Amino acid sequence: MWPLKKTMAHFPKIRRIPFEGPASKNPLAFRHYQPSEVIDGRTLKEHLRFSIAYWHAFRGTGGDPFGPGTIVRPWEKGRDAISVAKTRMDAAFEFFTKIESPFWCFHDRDIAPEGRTLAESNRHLDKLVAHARDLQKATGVKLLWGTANLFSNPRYMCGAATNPDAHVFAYAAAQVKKALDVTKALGGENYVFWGGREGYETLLNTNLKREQAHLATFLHLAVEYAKNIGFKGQFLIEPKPKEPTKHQYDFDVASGIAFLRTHGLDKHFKFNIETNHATLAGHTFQHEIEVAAAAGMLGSIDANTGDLLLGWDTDQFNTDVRELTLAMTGILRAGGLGTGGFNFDAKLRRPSIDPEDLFHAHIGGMDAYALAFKLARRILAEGKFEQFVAARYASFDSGFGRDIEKRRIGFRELNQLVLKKLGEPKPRSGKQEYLENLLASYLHG
Ligand code: XLS
Ligand code: NI
Ligand code: NI
Repeated sequence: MWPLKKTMAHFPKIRRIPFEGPASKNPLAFRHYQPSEVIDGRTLKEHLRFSIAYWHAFRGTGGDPFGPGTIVRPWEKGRDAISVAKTRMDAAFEFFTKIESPFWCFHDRDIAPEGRTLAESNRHLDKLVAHARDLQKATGVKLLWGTANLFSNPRYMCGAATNPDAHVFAYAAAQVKKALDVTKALGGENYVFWGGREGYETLLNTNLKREQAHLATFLHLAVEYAKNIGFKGQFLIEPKPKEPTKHQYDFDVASGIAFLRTHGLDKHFKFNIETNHATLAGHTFQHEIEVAAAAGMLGSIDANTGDLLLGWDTDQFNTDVRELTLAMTGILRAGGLGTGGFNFDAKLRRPSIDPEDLFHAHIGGMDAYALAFKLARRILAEGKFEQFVAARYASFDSGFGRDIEKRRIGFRELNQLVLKKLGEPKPRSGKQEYLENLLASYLHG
């Protein structure tokens, strides 16, 4: 239970969101997410490991390129930026508790104002980290991951680790050093590198090879420093194909894997997969999960969705149970997310200005994920898709098929086999429509 009476003030009309079951008509209740429900010896809260993204939920103002923010929170008042940041953080932890989120995530600059110098920024950060430590202790809410904002300040306009100016590289390194210290101090279970402005607009001014090598060096230095300070959290790369730059270097999971392997970093990193980034790359969410899982590099999820009609990162809350069920089957089949979780990297639409809208948004997202989790478990328990897929590849389980997989047979032998024995292969249906109907039968009962 939320123990700090003074901080109950920020959402006075909303109590802890209750679970009321699928038939509930209460918009401020969960219909599928029952945090205390025990499944296989673990609560749903422990299985799902939801997390709230500080930058959207508590720093998002609804501003867009055509106009300023629309969202004015009652707790955002006062002259002293540090005390405003502390009050904001009180409101955030009240929200995390009332929405039953076990985790939160932040960028360094989300929680504390940037100072005039790096030293001043670090002092600000230390004050807010001390406050966060108290609030984490009081509420039991934990840090899923920390990260550094290496893209908002104008000094990073041409990138951070990939900036053509070594001075900017050094500044970014100093900032990430501090962010790692802070993430460790707060018990963060992971540390995320999203590409920010690590990419380019035009090759007329860019040495692509050198920039990629610098990025690799930066990541190596981070790994080294984490080892030095004994930070045990998992490093995660969050791929995104474009925005803010035209060509981001970590385009998608597949190119991320190639980059990490090329530079000898693959042992140290997994992926934080964001739904909207997957679709911007021309992939499905499920595809990105499957590519990471196949490499044993599935780390965490940034839970959101885009808009099919818009070509940028709209970061909406995802209530598409079909998409999430497909994603969940992939995640569960891969053995889950380990130290990762489902972080709602999603924001309210510009006209959704009430504090209550924060609750509606996260309730919808959490319920959709909880329902998808249950459906995926049923699908996997019944194993019909697994059986179908296994049967589809059965010719590789024995005989010459097995010899192919084991690389015990060559073109000469296969040629002989086809000419003398096998002849023409017999076509077999892929049965996609049958399988789609089977999926629909789980989704629609
Ligand atoms: C932006 C990213 C960002 C990361 C954290 O598109 O999703 O929010 O998750 O830096
Ligand atoms: Ni993200
Ligand atoms: Ni994003």
